[in-house]
Amino acid sequence: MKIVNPATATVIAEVEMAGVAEVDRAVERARRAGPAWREVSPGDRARLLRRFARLVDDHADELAGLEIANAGHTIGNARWEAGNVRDVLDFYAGAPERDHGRQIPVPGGVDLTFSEPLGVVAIIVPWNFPMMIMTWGVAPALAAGNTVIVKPAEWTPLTALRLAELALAAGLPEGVLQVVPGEGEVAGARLVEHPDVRKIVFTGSTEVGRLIGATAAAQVKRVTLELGGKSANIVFADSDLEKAAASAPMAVFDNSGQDCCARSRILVERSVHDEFLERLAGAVRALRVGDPRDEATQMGPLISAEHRERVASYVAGLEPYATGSCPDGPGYWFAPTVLAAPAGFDPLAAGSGAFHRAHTEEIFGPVVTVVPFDDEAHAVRIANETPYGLSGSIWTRDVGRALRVSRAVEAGNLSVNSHSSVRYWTPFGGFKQSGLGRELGPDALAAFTETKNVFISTE
Ligand code: TXE
Repeated sequence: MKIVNPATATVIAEVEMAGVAEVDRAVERARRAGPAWREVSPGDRARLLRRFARLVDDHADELAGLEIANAGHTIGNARWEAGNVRDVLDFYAGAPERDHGRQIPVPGGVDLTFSEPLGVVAIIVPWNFPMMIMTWGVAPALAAGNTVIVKPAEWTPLTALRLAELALAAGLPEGVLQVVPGEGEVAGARLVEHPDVRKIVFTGSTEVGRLIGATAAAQVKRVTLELGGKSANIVFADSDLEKAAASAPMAVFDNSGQDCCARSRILVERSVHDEFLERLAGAVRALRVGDPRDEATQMGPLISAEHRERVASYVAGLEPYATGSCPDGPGYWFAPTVLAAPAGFDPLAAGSGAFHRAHTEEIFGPVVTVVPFDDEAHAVRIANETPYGLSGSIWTRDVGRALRVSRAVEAGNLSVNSHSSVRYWTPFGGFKQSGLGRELGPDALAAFTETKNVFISTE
């Protein structure tokens, strides 16, 4: 398959897509590598993962360059992502030596609880954050003693292939980490249905996630699902409005809005709605959109022409309140766009108009809707009026309100007076149709182990 640079629409590589036979061979290799890998002592496993992290650090510029060329990420983001890959490997490298199991007192003997690896784990990765999302699965899965097969998204396999080479160079044994580029419906589907794959970690659309969940359920296969989002950014009148408005654009337009945590619905308390909208429009017009290799660029292109068409369909027929700039010419550019609610729009009523569609569906592009609310209870109801529940922000100076609203919003990752979603020390994942299970933090390790209890009679 031809791999395209989305900023220039030029072919940068050609990558062979694996068929069912190649996937089956990879699963067999992973299965065979399993017993020796789980016997590697905790200290040695930790050292290998740390060496892998050091190699990522040594090749950070190269990895960032690949992500810029293949996924259109800005240089600032790509560097941060390479650093995150290193940090996540380092973080989980500490895990094997700290897994002490448990000894629970019981009558008549000694009782031991172990965490056992699952076996072969498959990680199906999307195109929006290729190397980072891959590593969020790979690092804890390897630390827990599993062998891993990664299937990158069709369009963005380059950093995954390079990371697999670096893992080998770090000394990870053959077959412990493999990358199999392939189409979702062929290679991805085969991994999901293969009886020797014990766990699927999938990040992608809710539609495919539902399909994967159903197939996995038939085999009682373990799954972690990170799916779509339509997160709310709730701005109260008592907040630092200047700060809230200045940071709102990058909370949705970062990575061109191709982020499951994008705060793509801004809810603003009615008394400050107009002022906020004006400030937001100013910040959006000032955004620097263009060549992702330029240090000053804040937003790059969309991933493909097809995706740009999909994003454009959400704005068709609507008069944006404000738009930013974007380059002409080759590349899949789309200007950051602010849509204000038409007079009389009721976010709690069922609707079918163009604005309603933009306000309720995941666009996965640089489009944000702004809607006024009347009070705290109203804001929470609007925020929860969605099948998704991944992330969100709350802007207020009232600590009690910040906590009340944080507890009331049905989402896995909330931030107060901030738009940060991902801190690798803490759990990440969604409520409702945004997913199942958690990645990152200590929780991810449990997702890659089976608990085994052994009782030894002393009588
Ligand atoms: O995702 P897919 P797409 C959302 C976002 C986006 C939309 C479509 O709204 O516009 O999904 O994106 C593999 N069995 N998100 O079409 O198809 C596929 O090869 C097994 C949100 O790219 O879900 C790729 O590796 N695997 C999101 C991965 O699944 C299958 C990130 C994701 O592809 C498969 C991406 C199958 N039947 C898109 N079909 C997020 N949560 O961040 C596809 N795949």
